[in-house]
Amino acid sequence: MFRSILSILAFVVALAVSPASSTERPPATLYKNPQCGCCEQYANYLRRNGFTVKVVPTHNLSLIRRQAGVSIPEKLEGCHTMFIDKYVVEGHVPLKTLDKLLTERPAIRGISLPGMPDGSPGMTGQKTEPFTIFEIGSDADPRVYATE
Ligand SMILES: [Cu+2]
Repeated sequence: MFRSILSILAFVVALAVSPASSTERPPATLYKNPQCGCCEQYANYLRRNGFTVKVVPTHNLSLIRRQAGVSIPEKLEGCHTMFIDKYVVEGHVPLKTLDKLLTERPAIRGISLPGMPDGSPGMTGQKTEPFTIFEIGSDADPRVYATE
């Protein structure tokens, strides 16, 4: 009896420590305009890569940002706003940079890939140049966080 309980326990523990992806990732909440299709595609891209993403439709992204205490220059606003861990992520930021953020955990508010560039995750078209991902929450002009 004791032995079988142990083996059940071992099984449960094994399940718990082997997530679908190799990296442990915090759940994300993505706010988007109800009509935004590329936002939905971006959420699916993240899900395919092992993220848990809750999509919340809203007509007022700026209100969502304000309520979260996020102030963001207009040129860094994305078509959707995602909250993950303690960060805000604007736009179609690719996986590598998202993982970099979650691993390095810098003292910034978040990151943004503005402008919905062609070929970025969730967007159609061909990538024509490296994507530039900016920091949110650096004081002066937006600083580049990463390019990929
Ligand atoms: Cu978009």
